[in-house]
Amino acid sequence: MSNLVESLSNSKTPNVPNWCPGCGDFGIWSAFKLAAQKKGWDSSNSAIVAGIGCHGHMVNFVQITAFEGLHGRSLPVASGIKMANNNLNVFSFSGDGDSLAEGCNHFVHTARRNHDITLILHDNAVYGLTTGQTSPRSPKGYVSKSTPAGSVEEPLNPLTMAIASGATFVAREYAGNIEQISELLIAANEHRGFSLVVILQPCVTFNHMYTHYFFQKNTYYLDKTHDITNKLHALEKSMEWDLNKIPLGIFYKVESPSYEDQIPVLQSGALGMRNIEVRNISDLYKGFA
Ligand SMILES: Cc1ncc(C[n+]2csc(CCOP(=O)(O)OP(=O)(O)O)c2C)c(N)n1
Ligand code: SF4
Ligand SMILES: [Mg+2]
Repeated sequence: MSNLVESLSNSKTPNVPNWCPGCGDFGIWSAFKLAAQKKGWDSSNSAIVAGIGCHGHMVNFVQITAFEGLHGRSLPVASGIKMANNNLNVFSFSGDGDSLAEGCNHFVHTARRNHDITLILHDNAVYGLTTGQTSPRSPKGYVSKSTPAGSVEEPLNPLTMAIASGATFVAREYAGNIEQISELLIAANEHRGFSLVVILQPCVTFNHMYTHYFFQKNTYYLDKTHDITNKLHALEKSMEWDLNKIPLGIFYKVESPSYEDQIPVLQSGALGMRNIEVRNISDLYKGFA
């Protein structure tokens, strides 16, 4: 716990977080800073990207080179950064709206390609920033200003989708478990390939169903009998969302070449660190005239 206190008191960011008091984003922020301090992540070796949403404010409160892209587009930007400089640790902070609604196609294809990046998915089951509308993670029947009669849609399951799509590290935590999240983020970053870390993140202002109390009461850790290399078991566990029994921990982890590992030109050093050779390509253009 002393590391945690040191990390929180040693915030180097000039900005004060503007999340609502009690928001689960504070836990994710603290855990990330703790992991960054433990592993020495800074702008010399890491980059962070975020989508648009309350989660996206993270880029203002972490002292690491950051890019806040368009809503739903954090993963393509993160993949591009990793391709340009495959020496970097690349983290994408995203929301359930960001990654599972507008950016759902990117979620599937980034997992399929096994890009070597870590996606930290703030799962609050609402569109927080735009004041609490129903999201692809809201449960069926969920009442909000966008579904006043209750949502008629089934929620998406990001863990099942990621495993089925080709992600090679898939895990879940709850935003109150700061030390555990920081260890999980370190493990996810050290894994070579696409790592999804879903964080159950209470939105204390708009989601009065998935509260801190709810997650503290209804979550449990997968134990050693769960074989994280067995895809079928992982899929089965990922689908266990019995409201009194929500598993946390690593669901799936297998070794498989990342996208970047398979691109020959990236094997001889990061593209972004090379001298750029200026070439005259006007003759090439003439071929299309
Ligand atoms: C292209 C585009 N579509 C829609 C929006 C409006 N918008 C901004 S944030 C947001 C949803 C945020 O929800 P989520 O990604 O879950 O993040 P949270 O605020 O819950 O952290 C939406 C729909 C936008 N800014 N840009
Ligand atoms: S609206 Fe919800 S997600 Fe956004 S800062 Fe407030 S509590 Fe957090
Ligand atoms: Mg959300």
